[in-house]
Amino acid sequence: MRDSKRSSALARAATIAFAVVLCLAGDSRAADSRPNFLFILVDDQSPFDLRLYNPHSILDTPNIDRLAAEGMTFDGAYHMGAFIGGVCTPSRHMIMCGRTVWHLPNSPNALAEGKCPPNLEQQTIPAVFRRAGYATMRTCKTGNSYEAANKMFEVRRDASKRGGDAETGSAWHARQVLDYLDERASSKDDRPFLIHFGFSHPHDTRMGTPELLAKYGAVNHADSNSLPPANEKQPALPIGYLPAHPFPHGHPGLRDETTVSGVWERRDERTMRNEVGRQFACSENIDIQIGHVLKRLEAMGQLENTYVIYTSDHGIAIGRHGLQGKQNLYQHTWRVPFIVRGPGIRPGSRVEGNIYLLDLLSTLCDIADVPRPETNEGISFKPVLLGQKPATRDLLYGVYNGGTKPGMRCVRQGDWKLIKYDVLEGTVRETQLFNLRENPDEYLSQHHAAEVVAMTGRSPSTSQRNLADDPRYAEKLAEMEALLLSEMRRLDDPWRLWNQPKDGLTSPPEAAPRNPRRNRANAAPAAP
Ligand SMILES: [Ca+2]
Repeated sequence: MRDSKRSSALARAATIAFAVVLCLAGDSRAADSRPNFLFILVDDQSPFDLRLYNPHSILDTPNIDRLAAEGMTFDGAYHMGAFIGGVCTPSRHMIMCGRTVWHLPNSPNALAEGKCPPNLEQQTIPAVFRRAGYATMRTCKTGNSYEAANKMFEVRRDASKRGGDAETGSAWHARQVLDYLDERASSKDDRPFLIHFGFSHPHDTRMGTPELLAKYGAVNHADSNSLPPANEKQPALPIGYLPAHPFPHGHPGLRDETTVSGVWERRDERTMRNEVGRQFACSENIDIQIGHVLKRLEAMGQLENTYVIYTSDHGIAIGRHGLQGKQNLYQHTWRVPFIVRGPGIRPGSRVEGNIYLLDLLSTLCDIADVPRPETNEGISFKPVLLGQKPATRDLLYGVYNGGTKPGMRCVRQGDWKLIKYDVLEGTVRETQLFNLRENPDEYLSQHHAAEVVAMTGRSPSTSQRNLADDPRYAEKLAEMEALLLSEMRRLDDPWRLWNQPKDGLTSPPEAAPRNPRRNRANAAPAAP
């Protein structure tokens, strides 16, 4: 009897367990209707290259324009910054893990001081979505990224492809995605997917395809002893162009500013217009490749249930403000293009948004109803995507201090932006205050010089300049300085600038050596 009772209890338990399994399986089948994600990440692109953000641009990107026409464009998307010359690396860490710039596994002292938990790769986009039952696939460049997170993708087809033909350039990355979609179809894999569709371009060296180089009047110039030929098809000098930055940016010997083939230290019109032409040739090729993937998704009937996100790891100067690289905090470089097309997003909508790239993890989780990892510090902008509010953030902070310390910092609130430079052992201490509504291109007094106006054909208005020394804005300046300090404290910035309290901080070990001359001589080229 007792045995019979026990076996009947066991049978009941087995039935319940079976029911639970069925129920879970049912849940899993139901979960297959969750949306897909196609995350497109390009390497080094200023939003102002795109006509979407700059009507004067001659860059043709019909597929990116289509995403915008059918989706939402963000005017206020930013990366939080970098503490090394290879800005890509911290930016891609932030994208993957949703943590702020001083709380990353590779931030100075962060792991040692407990500002970043160990094994964080288990809480990154690929790991979180794989656990949640998503098929995860990645193609992208290798290096200057978050290797531990990259390994979390179920399928990974990475290679750096910066050449000018189908095998060595952007077409290769598209082919990995197209092949993967075909393999999914033939194996009847009906899990929702999250595809990280990364490109190695338009990052230098900007080897365009012959047809696209010809379209933009550019050549793959490699002879440092000559100038590239002038060509009227080339893009005009970029808005904000200067022949030189007005003061040292604080990172002597920085690779991106001195040794990029085709540019080197030159900022003359022929060199810069050719280089922008090369950038556009690479960017249009990316657009063509995106078109192939969108078309395939459409043919497979998958596009309507897919969120397509287009962005870059950071912007880049290429002649703007007399700079060439991505190691600055002007809008052309601190900001990124950001476009999302997907279910529930009003076609052709445009918002300020005020988002960081590090908000992506939180947003994807929110959309897919996947729990956010506790390590996440980002804010979901799903309410912005669904038109429920125009912005998620009011205050934005940025840093570049991959060169001499403490480096550059910026803060933005509303129309106002403050940039500070404390570099080269205190020999460069500069403050810039901009009203971005009146001066969106951050014109300086140097942009008013007759020879610059003659070159660019752009004559800034009297008020379009750095307002930091204008007594009418002294109160605003003090307010922005206070905001910067409070953000530096809130975000655990390990440095302070010359006019800030030291807060008892000990500089991390990679602080610049005391002898600036020695520092200049020994400055290692930054990684790309
Ligand atoms: Ca990059």
